[in-house]
Amino acid sequence: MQKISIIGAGMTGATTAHWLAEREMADLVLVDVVEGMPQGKGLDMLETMPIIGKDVEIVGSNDYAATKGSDIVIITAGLPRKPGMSRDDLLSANADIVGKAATETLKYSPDAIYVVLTNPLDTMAYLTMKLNKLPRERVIGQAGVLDSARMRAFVAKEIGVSVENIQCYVLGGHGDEMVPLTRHSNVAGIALRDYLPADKLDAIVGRTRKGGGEIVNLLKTGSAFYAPSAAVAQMSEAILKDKHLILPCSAYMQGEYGLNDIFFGVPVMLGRNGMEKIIEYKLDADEKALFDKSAAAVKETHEALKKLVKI
Ligand code: TXD
Repeated sequence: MQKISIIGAGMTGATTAHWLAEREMADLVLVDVVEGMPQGKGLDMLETMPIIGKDVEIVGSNDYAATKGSDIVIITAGLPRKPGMSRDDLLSANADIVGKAATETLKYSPDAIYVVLTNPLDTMAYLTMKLNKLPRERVIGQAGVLDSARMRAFVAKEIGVSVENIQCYVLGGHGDEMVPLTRHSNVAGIALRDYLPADKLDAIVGRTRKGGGEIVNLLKTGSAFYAPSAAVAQMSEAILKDKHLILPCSAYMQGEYGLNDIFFGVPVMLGRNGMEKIIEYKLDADEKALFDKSAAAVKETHEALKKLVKI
């Protein structure tokens, strides 16, 4: 059995373990700083396996040694947003937590592929790669699958078509400047911008951009976790099964889309080596302008990180 370690056994981390166990994807380790909590959640989940008929080992621990030999390390440790906060407000607190999670896990799993979720997402993925001097193939940020799923859900609801018929591509940084592409997004092959009237489409694009905040405002004490954790489970499956599945993910740019030295949401091919390829769309001038604006916002957070941490 392959092995996945999840650092941060909070809402997103524990729910990720739930989805992964349900798919019998890998043996699972939950690590958290809170004493007893990952052990308790791990044991509860282990005791669930006979009911759902899955042979998965699940352990919780406060010790990184438990992660030894992981194929994938998922980082969800850190603070979530509260109402009124932007993802960038979490930078300094979460940089410490993610930095430690990344360096400690690498000691025990020198070949692991990292999937990062902690916010501000693109910058935490950047930190994980730079701090550990990892090749870019081995660090992927989760944002695009979630943002695209939100848009797909809103479109499906608006037009009354199965979610399966709706493909959406929300690219760019995982912040307010994210880029929902309305020309590439489609309903059974028909471009969204040709399918929906402009006002309806604008409303969906706006709601998608603020989709995370909408849930933060409703929950009041935390942020979304069902869709984010399902997204990371899909990415992990694509990696472990070597599917060569193309999904929108945050990846390190080396010239693609004219961008350099930045983690940014783009279509990525995922397989056993991690980020195997970046797919480059031909963008028109409007789309390029949105990309550049989003990239400038991410770059700013990367620069703020470099003032906090030597990387
Ligand atoms: O799409 C995305 N990228 C995201 C990102 C979607 C959902 C959540 N996203 C971000 O993940 C969110 O903004 C936060 O930065 C993290 C975790 O969110 P979650 O909602 O799971 O927060 P919780 O429930 O508070 O869980 C965080 C856990 C909690 O149990 C802490 O005790 C633990 O992180 N924690 C640590 N674990 C290990 N090591 C350290 N140092 C540590 N510090 C806190």
